[in-house]
Amino acid sequence: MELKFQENFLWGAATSGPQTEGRFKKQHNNVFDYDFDNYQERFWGAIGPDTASNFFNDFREDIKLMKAAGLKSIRTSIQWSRLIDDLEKNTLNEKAVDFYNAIINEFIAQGIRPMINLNHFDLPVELLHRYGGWESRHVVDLYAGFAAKCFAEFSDRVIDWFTFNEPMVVVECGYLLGFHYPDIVDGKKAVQVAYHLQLASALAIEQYRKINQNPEGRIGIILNLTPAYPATEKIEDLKAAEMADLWQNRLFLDASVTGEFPEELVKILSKENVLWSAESADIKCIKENKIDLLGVNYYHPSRLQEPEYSSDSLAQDWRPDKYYAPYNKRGVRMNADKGWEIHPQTIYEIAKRIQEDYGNIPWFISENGMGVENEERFKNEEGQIQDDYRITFTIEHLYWLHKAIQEGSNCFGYHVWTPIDCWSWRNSYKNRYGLISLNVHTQVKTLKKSAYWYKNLTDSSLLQVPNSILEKYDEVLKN
Ligand code: BGP
Repeated sequence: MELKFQENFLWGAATSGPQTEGRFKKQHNNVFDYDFDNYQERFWGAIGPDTASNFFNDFREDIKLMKAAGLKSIRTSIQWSRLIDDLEKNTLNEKAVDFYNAIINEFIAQGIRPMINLNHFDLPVELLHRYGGWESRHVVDLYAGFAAKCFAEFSDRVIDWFTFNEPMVVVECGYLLGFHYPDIVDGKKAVQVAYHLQLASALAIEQYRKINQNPEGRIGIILNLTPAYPATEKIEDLKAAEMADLWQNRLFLDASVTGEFPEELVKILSKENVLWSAESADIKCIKENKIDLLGVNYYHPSRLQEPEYSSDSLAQDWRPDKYYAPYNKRGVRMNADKGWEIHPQTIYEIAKRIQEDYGNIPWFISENGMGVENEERFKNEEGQIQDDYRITFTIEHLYWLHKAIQEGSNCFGYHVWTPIDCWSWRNSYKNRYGLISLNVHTQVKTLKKSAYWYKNLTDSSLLQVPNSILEKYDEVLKN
């Protein structure tokens, strides 16, 4: 079967500054640079962000490859730790301005629309050590100042802007789970950080409305949405899923789209004495500075059941997951390398929810992809990676997205994660997601089979869905 996507559908891919550029000529260390300099052993293969995929030096060749892989748009990010010289006075580094101008211009010259994000977890580490990072109100203000500089320098050409990528990852990985530096485990601090990230997003939007130079310009946020499925219909499991949804999805989603935090969540946080501290003008600022468009990173749903312990037993040590326990459902499809469930039809549910509960705001899939370890094993004799699993994965997700669009979802695009295999936080190069493979030793970059497939798709906007996939989903639709 052949499915047609709308003519102007925005096909592309997503990446970020810290994961591609390398640390060449950078003014400041971000939290990951610092983490790597001090704790190399935390990083897969002890490989840090020093070179990444060398985009700082290779960007012209890389953009050619991206064009060959069919990209019509790209999302990447500007690094605060590169663009700004004096973090307090907010002075520009002219070499960094030249670099970001050069890449934006090159993307446009090659017919690839640049969509620019302002924070992809990469806080300058000095602001963490000096002020406590996102726990600090001052850092929120400094961020809004940095955002203003970006709009002033680049919004004449950049149409689509994003304030943050996955703010919940900053909260959970940095302040609850010990996955990212500063590795703090403190529920109350996590709540304050979440609040400050939302406020920072609103303040950046406020700056944007004053400074933007592009009549078509728009600004949004990128959220990782993980729809929460309860283990059973038991009230305890339903409640667990509801709390996970409030915390993981609705906190930033409601505040960004409607301008208000979910009332139920605010009630729970107040009752637990962990509600954020705020200033009186904040509510108005968040209410008045809503997003124009939403990016959704979708990789997997979350499966929840009631926690084993009673919610009062941990009253001294508040954590959101005292209300819910994630579990691995038996018999589901897994990406074993990454440990994530593969559940394409959840994309349809996300689309429906945005349509029904969030005013059908314009949105796109800003990340979706499949990370595979040791991908070299799939090389053929000509040295090309035969990543049919990635092609199938993408077809299945697009099948469900197309169905939602047919039913009126206001989805305008789809971005794979990621164009060229990139460095990825503490996982470094463990999971390869690219349409283009990277040899980390030689920096040679080669199109995978999926890149040729993607180019055919993005040139025609026609998705060929094999019968094997159709038959499988006919069954799902019947039930
Ligand atoms: C998303 C991030 C990306 C990227 C991706 C894959 O959450 O926005 O930056 O890291 O996940 O993650 P990983 O490489 O750790 O498998």
